[in-house]
Amino acid sequence: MPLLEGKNALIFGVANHRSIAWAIAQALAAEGARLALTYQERMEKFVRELAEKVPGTPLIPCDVQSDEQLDAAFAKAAELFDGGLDILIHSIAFAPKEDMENPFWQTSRQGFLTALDISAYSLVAMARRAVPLMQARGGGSILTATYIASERVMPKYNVMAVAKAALECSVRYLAYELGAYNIRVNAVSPGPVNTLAARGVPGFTTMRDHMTEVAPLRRNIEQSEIGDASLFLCSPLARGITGEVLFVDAGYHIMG
Ligand code: 0WD
Repeated sequence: MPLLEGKNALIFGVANHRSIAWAIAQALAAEGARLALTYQERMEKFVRELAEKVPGTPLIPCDVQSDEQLDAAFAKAAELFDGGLDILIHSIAFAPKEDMENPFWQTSRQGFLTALDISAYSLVAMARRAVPLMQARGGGSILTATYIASERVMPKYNVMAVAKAALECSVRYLAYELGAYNIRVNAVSPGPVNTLAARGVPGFTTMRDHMTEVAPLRRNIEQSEIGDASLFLCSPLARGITGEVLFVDAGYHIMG
């Protein structure tokens, strides 16, 4: 029997075919999960084309900065999934361009708040809406995507690194509290992959070149490898794992 037969998964963060969320969606669907994809309005065309590749996948618009849109998105998911959600994927991040380009010490108040709101608070905002739907199923799995810059200085990652630190800490607090409801909360921490969001990180190509020299596997990773690790964390195979950050980075994180 497929690993996720009969499971319902709500996925935030598909922007185009390169998105990490899309790789995760495909991995979950291949193991039998029923999907619903949310999208940011400006990405509708691309996401609609992708959704057609997994027949029967509904689309739900949602900007995570809006509580009203989050309420509506989870209400729609509840309706589509008969009140029960098993898997929630959070694969979203944003920081204003100028705050990524300027030195970190020049980060604006608004840039800081926007980055933390979209990239970290949104996980909490989703969790509080997902809990009742997961309780209806006797538990569930929440997964987000982080980056090693949360714990080590990766030049130019700036305010996004601070947001990732907040995100990972949120994973631990959510894991602690939601464990009482049999809801697991984890993160994957991928190495650099070429996506829309990555293009906003100055020096991104240099980071990928660096991986081929330094990472134990002497190569970069592919989106499908993140999809497979995410599938594991969301599946019953990882039923004893919560509060974890799993690196999917060709081993880069062990290097000094
Ligand atoms: O190398 C990489 N690409 C890595 C990405 C390495 C390690 C971690 N990650 C993380 C990112 O930080 C992010 O949390 O993975 C997650 C997914 O990023 P991605 O797949 O690399 O990027 P992308 O395909 O652009 O998807 C992120 C999407 C947005 O795309 P853009 O780039 O257009 O802003 O997040 C969505 C949006 O579609 N998003 C929002 N969705 C709803 N409401 C919002 C918002 N306010 N803001 C951004």
